[in-house]
Amino acid sequence: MTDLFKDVPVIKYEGPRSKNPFSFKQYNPDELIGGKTMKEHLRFAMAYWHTMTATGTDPFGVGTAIRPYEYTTNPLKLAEIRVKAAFEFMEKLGIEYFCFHDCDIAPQGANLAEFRKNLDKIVPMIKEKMKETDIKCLWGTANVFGHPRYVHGASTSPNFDALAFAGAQVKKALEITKELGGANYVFWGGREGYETLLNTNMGLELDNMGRFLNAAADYAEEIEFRPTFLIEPKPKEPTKHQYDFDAATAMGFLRKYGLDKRNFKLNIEANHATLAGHTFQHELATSRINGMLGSIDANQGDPNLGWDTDQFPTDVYNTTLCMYEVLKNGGLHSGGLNFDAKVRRGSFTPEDLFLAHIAGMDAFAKGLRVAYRLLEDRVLEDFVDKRYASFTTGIGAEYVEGKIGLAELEAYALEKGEVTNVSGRQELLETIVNDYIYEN
Ligand code: XLS
Ligand code: NI
Ligand code: NI
Repeated sequence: MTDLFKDVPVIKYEGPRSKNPFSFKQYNPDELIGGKTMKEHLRFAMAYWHTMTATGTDPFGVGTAIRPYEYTTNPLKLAEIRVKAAFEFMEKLGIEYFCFHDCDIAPQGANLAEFRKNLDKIVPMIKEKMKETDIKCLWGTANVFGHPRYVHGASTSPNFDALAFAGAQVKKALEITKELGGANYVFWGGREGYETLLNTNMGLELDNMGRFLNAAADYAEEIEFRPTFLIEPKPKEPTKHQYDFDAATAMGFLRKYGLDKRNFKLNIEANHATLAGHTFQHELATSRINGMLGSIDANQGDPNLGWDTDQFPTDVYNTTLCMYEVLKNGGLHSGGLNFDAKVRRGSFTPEDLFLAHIAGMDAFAKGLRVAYRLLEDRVLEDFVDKRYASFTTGIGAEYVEGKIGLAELEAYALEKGEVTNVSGRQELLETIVNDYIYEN
């Protein structure tokens, strides 16, 4: 292992009573929970963009991040150093996966051709490190939203040339992700949306996006790359109306363009859910009940701020309800928990990168423990089953079987006289969840 983060040791599990900030209190990677190790349940991934390339800029100021190993301003050299730093970082934390955009790992250069050359230099280095460390690629993607050419969109741009460039980038990103053995390939429609209908042909833009994603699936087939494709819903940001607003909207889109039959699923991000006015659990459950939960971008927002703050997830209530959905989904299969999260601008030391990941990993480990116990004891499950018991016998069961129409409903209601309801007991259930969090 390199020694670029010299002041940080390999992080180990020391248990809940440890006062060592460079240790896990909850995440014990090889501990079995329900016959599976914690690391198999959680499948943590590092986001290359936030952890390796972000500098801490915001609209009001320049970067603040101190990365002592970044001693050169030559972009390609910098990319090489970052490969070493990334793998040392993941090894020290025991993170077994990473996610990347094409432009995170290699500089874009002066044009597309240079970008490809740079990628061809860096990808073999990453591959070598993967072999050396057994760290795997959870997903790859192309950044088709940052460059000025995508100002009006990528696959939904009114300018065909922009769409063509996006196609070239996605083609290469698919090849790279295949080369690195990526289990999934992500599409986050950064600029796929619009600001005003006064200048927008929404129908054509959506059709073009559908065509584009089908072309990507065609090309993957052609090169015998079979990842799970993941659409990452997000509302509002950066465009006012994002086409992949939330899970339900994205699923409607996938079905319309036949992509649900081409192994497209969803990558649900916590902060995107809350921006859409949903809870994280709502988005996970919506995906799960439709068989579309593919992977997770693990972070959290700030209820007092109205944008995608991408903070490290520390809220145990939310990590618990997230893991509850993941367990009910039978796990994440080819997906994982990717820390699409950034340290605050004021947390500018390399140590902060570790402390932030430890915080997130421990919060999810705790969530897993609590969620597993909740499900094992069936406290919520039994309550919910009982709440819907009227659909398991008699005319309710016949309704579920599709045997009952409005005439039968009418006859039944007239005979019944009135409806007797029972309490939903929300406060009691919230207390039960709290009790499980305190106890486990
Ligand atoms: C931005 C998105 C992005 C995707 C990958 O809000 O979360 O980081 O995860 O393009
Ligand atoms: Ni994300
Ligand atoms: Ni985000």
